[in-house]
Amino acid sequence: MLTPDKQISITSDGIKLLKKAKEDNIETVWDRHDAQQPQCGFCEMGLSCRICIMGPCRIDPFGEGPQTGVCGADADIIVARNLCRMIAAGAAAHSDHGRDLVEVLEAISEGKAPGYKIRDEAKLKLLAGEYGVETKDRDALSIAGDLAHSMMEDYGMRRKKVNLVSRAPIQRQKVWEKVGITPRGIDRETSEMMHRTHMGVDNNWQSLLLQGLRNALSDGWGGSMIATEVSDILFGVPSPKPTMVNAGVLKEDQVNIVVHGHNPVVSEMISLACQSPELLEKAKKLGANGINIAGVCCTGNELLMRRGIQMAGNHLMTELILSTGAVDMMIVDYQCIMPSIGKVASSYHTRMISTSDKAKFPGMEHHEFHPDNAQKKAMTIVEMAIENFANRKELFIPVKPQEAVGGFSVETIINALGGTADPLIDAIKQGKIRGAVGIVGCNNPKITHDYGHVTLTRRLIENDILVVDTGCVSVANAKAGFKVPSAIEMAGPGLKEICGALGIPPVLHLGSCVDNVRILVLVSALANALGVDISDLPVAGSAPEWYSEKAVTIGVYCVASGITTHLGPMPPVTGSKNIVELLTSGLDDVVGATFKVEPDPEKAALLIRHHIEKKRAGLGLDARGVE
Ligand code: BF8
Ligand code: SF4
Repeated sequence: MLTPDKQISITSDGIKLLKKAKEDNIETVWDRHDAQQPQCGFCEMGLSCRICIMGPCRIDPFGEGPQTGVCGADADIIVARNLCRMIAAGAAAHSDHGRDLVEVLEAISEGKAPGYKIRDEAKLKLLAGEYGVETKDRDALSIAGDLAHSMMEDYGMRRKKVNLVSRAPIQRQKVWEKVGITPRGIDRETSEMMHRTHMGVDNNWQSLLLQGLRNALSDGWGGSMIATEVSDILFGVPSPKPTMVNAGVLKEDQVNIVVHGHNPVVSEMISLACQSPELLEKAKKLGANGINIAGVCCTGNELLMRRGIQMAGNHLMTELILSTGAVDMMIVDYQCIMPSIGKVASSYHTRMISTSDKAKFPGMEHHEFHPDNAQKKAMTIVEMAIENFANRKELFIPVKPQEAVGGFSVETIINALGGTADPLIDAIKQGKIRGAVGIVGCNNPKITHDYGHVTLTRRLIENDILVVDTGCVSVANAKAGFKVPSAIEMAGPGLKEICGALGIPPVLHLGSCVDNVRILVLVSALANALGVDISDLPVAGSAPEWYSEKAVTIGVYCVASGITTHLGPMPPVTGSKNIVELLTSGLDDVVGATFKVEPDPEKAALLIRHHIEKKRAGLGLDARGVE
């Protein structure tokens, strides 16, 4: 749903770079999206199935053609299976990312990861306590080894429930037990989801979807939570830091290295290499005034959160940023990396480097990073980037960078509040802050780039709703200027007063997509302080421009955790009335939250505000009319 004038992006760097890319004959995601029109209507409704080769099959939505696949599966079963496989894929992606971090933690404890270390011992000990690992009179490395092994058990089948589920309010845990969706093992739930959706296994759409909820919870309270917590242990708990965002963060006179992907394991080493005196000296010799590291997508967000490193853009900027001609090297790990970018880079001097044994791409040089070689490899790769500086041709850096503040972990939010969540709760009780919304997720070429994020955010803060954001939204909102303290001028009077007193912006950057678990931890703290369940809170989630399977899983674990969640694009479920009804209203009786689908962010803001006021009334707080 592009805006009425079919604008491709609301951002000035996006618009200018798209023009430049066109002049350079670069094919972009928007061209390929156009070339795919019309997209398959059966697939859009979730009504096509290619799970086995008696098919592929499709159900006629008009009731005139076949109403079952060759095996006899009807629309409900086919739609449920397709959705559940999206959940499984998203959970697998996040949780495998978490697994890689646990392996680094183990390698550190064994002395096999030179350059990596335990940066936050307090967090290590906190997690060790939660996992029942002895900490008294033990050194950090041996605690780390035991914690890594205990976390590995969370991935398997030796536990009755994933360990960090116990962080949820007790009322919520009881809901999961009653419904039978407490996640048992992280890999177990994904594997069982794939099993159940094989031809001839679970053919009840309700029980398929319940397993979908359990699978998503195994990500939110399992794999993603482990990813975030271990990243904090290894690289530090984020704290607020000033930074800059948009394509203007690339520097004409410095070597520009852009990191892309999701896992900070490689990019943290690259960031350290960029500070090496030896490499800085080499850059100087070759005519560069320094080495500038910038991020795109969630790897960038991970570095921004902990090091204040600048963000060049979000998902739909990843091709365009190369058209600046100023990127000397792009280094990728995995997830959300369009396979097109190697080809885009071939029109410029940019060297493209892939680093993960599980993610190779056309048009990229593969330099595989592992915990034992990462430190050395990072030095080699950064040196290659420096040497490429001389090969630059014409540069086009279209805008000046925008200031922003990032790095709000739950720990720092609570610190900013003076050590407890009470001031935030008081502000909510007094109605100065009506509630809070987590806006998360991607860009999607079906929607004007960043229009959904920025419009929704603006409307919510204007109406005294605190916004926290992650992933690609966080870059959109930073570019829009919502993340400087003076942005309180765009907020309603109550939110302005509270944020002004605390010296924080009205929109807080909570990190990458796995960092959505910080939202789970934050709402759990609020619910516990009020003695209620998460589903009673005046909070909501939203993914206005989502595209990925990971976003589906995030949406599902938010709803299963009691957070009503808005989606911009409709998921591929409209082929089953039963499933649409369950997701948009029936789940209220099961987990106390539902999905709300609304492509127009102006209308979505009203829906969300209405939901928040209803929850306020439920808590006995004053509630406003919404129009
Ligand atoms: O994990 S928000 S486009 S970059 S999937 Fe991807 Fe979506 Fe961006 Fe981060 Ni999340
Ligand atoms: Fe067709 Fe059934 Fe095979 Fe799906 S599982 S492709 S509906 S026969």
